[in-house]
Amino acid sequence: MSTKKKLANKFIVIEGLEGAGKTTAMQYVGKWLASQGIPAHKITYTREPGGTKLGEYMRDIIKMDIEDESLDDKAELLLMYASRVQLVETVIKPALAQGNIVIGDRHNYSSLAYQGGGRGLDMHFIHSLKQLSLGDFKADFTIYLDIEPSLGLQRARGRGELDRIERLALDFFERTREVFLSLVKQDPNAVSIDAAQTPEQVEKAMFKKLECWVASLT
Ligand code: T5A
Repeated sequence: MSTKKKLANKFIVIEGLEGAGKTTAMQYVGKWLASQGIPAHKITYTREPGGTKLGEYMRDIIKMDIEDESLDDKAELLLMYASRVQLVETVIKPALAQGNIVIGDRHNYSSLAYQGGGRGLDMHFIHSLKQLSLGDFKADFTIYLDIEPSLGLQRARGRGELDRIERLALDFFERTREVFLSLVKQDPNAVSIDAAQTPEQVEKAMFKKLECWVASLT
């Protein structure tokens, strides 16, 4: 089967902590797909939370600081899923149905890592919520960009003011990272890349991982 055919209808997700370089890496995947002959109009880029008009409102709420009221951890989780379901049902599934390749900036692993690991919410509850809201829908390939939280936050700080989640203590991100690493370890369709490398090295490593993955597809 041709590479183009193998890649049709595939959902590729980039995961990682703040400042890991996910937004930058999305462009690398796009560049690699172009090198495989995939035209730009067959690639759909998404981000979570957000990616739809309604989802972007939810993203604003998630990132917002409200005086004298903090967002409950479970409410935060439900907002992540509300945004995700809206995105999957109205953008991702229709794009995949048209044979597009979807590249996602974050997906389900972020909820398990941040809300499960970082916030300490019950993992079974999160798995059940995922199953109830999205069934078996999942990424075909996940690229996790691994970075020391302190370095990631330093990069994020260089980009501007930190938001509500980014201002959390370092141990929150240590717990989040641990869950990301264990999820990747258990998933044969996920790989980890050292995101502390230079952008050129990250790009090269991503191209290699994408080539290995596509070679494994039948
Ligand atoms: N969240 C999200 C949850 O808690 N649960 C969930 O289920 C979901 C979906 C989303 C927030 O919501 C949380 C996680 C987040 O806190 P976001 O904006 O999507 O927020 O995510 P952030 O991680 O905050 O996005 P960032 O923009 O901070 O990180 P990126 O996209 O990983 O990094 P990027 O590419 O913007 O790069 C950051 C800076 O580093 C530089 C870039 O030029 C940029 O200045 N950089 C590098 N510098 C040196 N070497 C490299 N290799 C570099 N790569 C990038």
